[in-house]
Amino acid sequence: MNDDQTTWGDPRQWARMQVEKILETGTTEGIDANGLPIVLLTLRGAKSGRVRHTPVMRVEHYGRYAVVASKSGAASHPDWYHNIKAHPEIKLQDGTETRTFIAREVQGSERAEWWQRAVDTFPQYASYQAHTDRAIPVLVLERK
Ligand code: F42
Repeated sequence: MNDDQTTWGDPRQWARMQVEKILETGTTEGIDANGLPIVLLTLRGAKSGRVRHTPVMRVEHYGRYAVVASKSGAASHPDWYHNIKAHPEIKLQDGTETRTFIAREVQGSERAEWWQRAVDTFPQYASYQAHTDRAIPVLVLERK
């Protein structure tokens, strides 16, 4: 089997390689998903307390960000969602800038507004939502 196919066909491995590249080069620039920019979250494990790095799409609006716990439309929330809920003070790296944010899950009209921004940024979120019964969580990050 072709090594590249093995590596890039596994989304977990792909995410891990992107994290390594960002930590190595010190920037998220030049790293993308489907040609669209990403940001790097630094989280604390809900159970382990360990430092966890998670890349997500860059959904930004006037200095605030949304993170969308889509996990490609999987049936369950990603582990990182539980980490953020347990420890909402997180770091977000955008380009070379790393800042501290407080994450808050949004509901109702606020969620609808941010969901629209997220889908405008990354249209695949809409098909991920169509493929799962769970409501995909949207969390807004505001500067501490
Ligand atoms: N995922 C998204 O959900 N949304 C996005 O916008 C997104 C964009 C994106 C862009 C680039 C890229 O490379 C990946 C992207 N991903 C996106 C995928 C994302 O980075 C995650 O890989 C994916 O969402 C799955 O997240 P996960 O946290 O479920 O990852 C699992 C597979 C994983 O690696 N888990 C770790 C592990 O060791 O198995 C950590 C487990 C963990 O955090 N454990 C907690 C702890 O305490 O340490 C406990 C968690 C609990 O349940 O309490």
